[in-house]
Amino acid sequence: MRTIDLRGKSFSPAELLAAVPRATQARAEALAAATQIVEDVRSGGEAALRDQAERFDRVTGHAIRVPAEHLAEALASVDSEVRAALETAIERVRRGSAAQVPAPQTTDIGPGARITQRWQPITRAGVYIPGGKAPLASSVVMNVVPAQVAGVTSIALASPPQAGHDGRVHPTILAAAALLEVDEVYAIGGAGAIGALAYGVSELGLDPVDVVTGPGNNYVASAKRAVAGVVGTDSEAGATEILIVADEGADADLVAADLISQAEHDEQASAVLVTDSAALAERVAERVAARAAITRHAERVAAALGGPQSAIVLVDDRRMAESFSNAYAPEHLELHLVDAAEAAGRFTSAGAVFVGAQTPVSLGDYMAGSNHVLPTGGQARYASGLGAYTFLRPQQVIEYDHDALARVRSGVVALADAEILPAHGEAVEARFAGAPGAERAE
Ligand code: HSO
Ligand code: ZN
Repeated sequence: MRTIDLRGKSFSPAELLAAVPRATQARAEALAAATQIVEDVRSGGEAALRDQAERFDRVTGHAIRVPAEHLAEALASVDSEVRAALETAIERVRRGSAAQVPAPQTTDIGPGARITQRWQPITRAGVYIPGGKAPLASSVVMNVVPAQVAGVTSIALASPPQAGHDGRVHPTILAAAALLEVDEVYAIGGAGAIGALAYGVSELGLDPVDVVTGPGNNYVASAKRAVAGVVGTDSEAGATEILIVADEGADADLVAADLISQAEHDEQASAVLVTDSAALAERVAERVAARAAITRHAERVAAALGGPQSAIVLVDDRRMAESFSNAYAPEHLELHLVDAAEAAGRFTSAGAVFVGAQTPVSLGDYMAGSNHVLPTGGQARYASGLGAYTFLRPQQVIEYDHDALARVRSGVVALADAEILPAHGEAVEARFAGAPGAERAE
């Protein structure tokens, strides 16, 4: 990992960002390709999906709608420890997500005038689970549980058919779906799956959904962009990122282990340490080198940590670390600081914040009870991770009685006249005796 020394100078947020640029992906090309794939599915239905499965997944003749027996078989044969872990994760994420469903709230604006803020679940959700580099069974939990907690009653799940598994969806993904009682599962991969969920595929009995969520590669993210406006989507989850802010007293080996844990996902993953301690920076660099050499995905990790998107950044002090982190807006932020709990309030831009040395990101990836589908690429400046709210629509329900309307009658008319929209004012006037048009209303 390279070390960047930013000490002794002051930087604007844009300059801080430029110091550690994220890996760029070929956006325009992926968007063009994904849009075409989505269009093919929209016009060609099942035949287009079969053609894409052959081209991208090297699978033919597979059952696209996963039969109930395949789900049952996967659940019966999943490793018992994995099953128990999935059950624990489901229970914890369920509890963590429940806090994301706000209670309806009624505000009295005046006598006889009230507004209720309610949170209405969408009707049907489509969840995409990738199956490429890693079969992310935990992502089934992270997408389906918040939808269920929000009150979504119809959920369709899509995941690529796997050549190594007779064209079936990966068995652990099927087992997780079965545990969550999701029985509408499709063996469809990539951008085509996003198109199928958004537009539906009548030959398969796949009805269009209202919201599509789930992680995926550049093509999946681009396909979500292509269907935005037709359906709702969650924020884009691109290559994983971890930013660790650590002080002199931090455990260098833990910091190194956590950087590598996320670098393991992808050659394009970003792993960044920000510290005001040159001694810690040196110790972490040593520990990273030692661990990276012997880790299972050593090549991928070396590519991620060796890329310009990863670095050890030396800063003057805590305030500069906060500025860097808030400008960077990482997907995951870990605080290895003596006063981590107290400091957390000042780190305002991150997909999720992991406080203290005993709260690694990989805990959050599986078991913390928080969600692991989080905004990457700096989107944490304005977007949030997946949650029950992703499947909820805030709606206002307005209710006035006659007297309450009377109190604002003249105000509506004045504003309507000022906007040269007199029929707006007349609609209110019509409710009052003696006003023009009132005879029609009474
Ligand atoms: N760290 C990934 C999620 C994940 N990790 C799934 C392991 N499995 C993105 O937040
Ligand atoms: Zn992870």
